[in-house]
Amino acid sequence: MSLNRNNPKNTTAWKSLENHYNEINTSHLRELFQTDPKRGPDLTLSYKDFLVDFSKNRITDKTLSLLLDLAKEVSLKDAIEKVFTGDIINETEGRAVLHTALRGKEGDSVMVDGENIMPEIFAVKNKIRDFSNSVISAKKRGYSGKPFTDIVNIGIGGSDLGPLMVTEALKFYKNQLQIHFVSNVDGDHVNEVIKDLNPETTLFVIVSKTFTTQETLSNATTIRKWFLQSAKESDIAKHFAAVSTNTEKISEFGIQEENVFPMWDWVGGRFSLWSAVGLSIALAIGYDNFEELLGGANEMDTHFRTEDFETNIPVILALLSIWYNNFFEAETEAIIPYSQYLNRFSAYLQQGIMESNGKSAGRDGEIVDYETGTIIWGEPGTNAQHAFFQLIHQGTKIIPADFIGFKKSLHGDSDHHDKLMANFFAQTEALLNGKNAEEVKVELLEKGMQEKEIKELLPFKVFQGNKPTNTILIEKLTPRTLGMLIAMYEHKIFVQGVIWNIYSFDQWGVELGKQLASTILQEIKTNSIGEHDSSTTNLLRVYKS
Ligand code: G6Q
Repeated sequence: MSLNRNNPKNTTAWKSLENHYNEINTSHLRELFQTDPKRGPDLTLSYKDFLVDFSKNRITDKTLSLLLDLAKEVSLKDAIEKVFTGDIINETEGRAVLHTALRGKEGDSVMVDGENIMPEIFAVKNKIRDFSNSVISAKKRGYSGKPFTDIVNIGIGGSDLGPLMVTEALKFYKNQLQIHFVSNVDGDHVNEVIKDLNPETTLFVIVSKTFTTQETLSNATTIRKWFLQSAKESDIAKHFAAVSTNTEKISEFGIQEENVFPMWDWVGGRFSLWSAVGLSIALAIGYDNFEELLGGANEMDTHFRTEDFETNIPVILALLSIWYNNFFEAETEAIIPYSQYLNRFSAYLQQGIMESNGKSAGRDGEIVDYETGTIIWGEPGTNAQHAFFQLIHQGTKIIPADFIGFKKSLHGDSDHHDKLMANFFAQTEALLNGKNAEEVKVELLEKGMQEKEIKELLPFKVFQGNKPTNTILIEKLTPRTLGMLIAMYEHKIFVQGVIWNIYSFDQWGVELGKQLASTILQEIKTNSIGEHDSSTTNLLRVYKS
């Protein structure tokens, strides 16, 4: 059974939220905190190692209750069950959406086309375990008998960003293998990566769900040629592994059956790091840590599936995001992790969130008459504070932000960690309170400034505050908590897609990109520029001149 197809604007809750927005859009977070001394702890959720304080949002009890009504009116509970039970909810591609099954427990049963897919998932997981263990322990070696020292993941989009982000985030847990990523069709990328590698000790993992992606196939072919400058054709079997649904194309490349890791069409690229797409993760941090990552995601899945909406972390975060996107007309959201390890996290979520919910056709086939997908951006704090925080604090736009921090550091330098976390707490406090004219005046008087000077400077020193943030405070960055964090955002994406009445799991916009360049490439190669607009024709002439 498919997801329902109702324009959310036709719900009673949406209409009430519109009226309610007019009631509260001028109230200040400062007042909300002053009138309710318990607001902080009252609007905090916790689950396992996670604490999510959403009190610094421009909401009241009434807002929350109306948002929860909206979730009920769009039959969210029912939609969530459809994910876990493998309904064809990716209707435009006729597929189930089962990344949650990839982190399921042994003994679970998830049916697709009348077949339980769990045994197959576990068979592939065992293959990942055996393969990664034998590479790490040097049981598997390169063609000259030396242990592998380097791994190169060749893939793009969903076949790159997940493993890249996770191996970066979990660097602390890494083994001796150096991991590299080649994604862009830009030849300078691949050549920069291979220039320092030794073919005798490098293992290449080609990751492509379709095995037809131009970038990945070009990079794999370039690398293959480079490899064959020092090795023999028969050595390919030892040095290349592949992850794909397209096993036929893989064998054409010369990769042996035992190095082929299947995936399935019910795993979307951007949700695929939990599948064999995560092979590079297992190689870089070891299989046990990969399992931990999956286990953490599974814990968040259980929370999402079973927790009441009032205390359900992904549901609440999604509803808050709808509140700002559709009622406050906020266009973007910032993700600010206070951990350098998470420096690729917002780039990863940019794909997850924007590719999933950047849609304008509703599930009913009608063009939506409300805003959908938020624009996602961000960088780690404190670096971000010295870069773009000016705009969040004093700019004209409303930018809801998620602050993600950890109670403990990994290397245990408490002096640094206290400084980092002091900034983390100070920023959300400052965004809430701002600094009003009176406070600025007192501050400047204390500094000995004259009244006239103060008057001139004052408007520039005022911070309006009232800027919404969520604080996500996690015990420690581990494979398990990272798994929970990623799954938390995956579920947030889904809830928003359900409410916006769009299909979150297709990506026709990306498919267009895959087709577009081929005609122009042909024209460039044959030096015969065809019919284009005058701008493109001129640019192509200049390129070829
Ligand atoms: C993800 C998208 C897209 C995809 C890449 C790579 O959800 O579908 O980013 O992952 O285009 O595709 P292949 O894995 O098929 O090479």
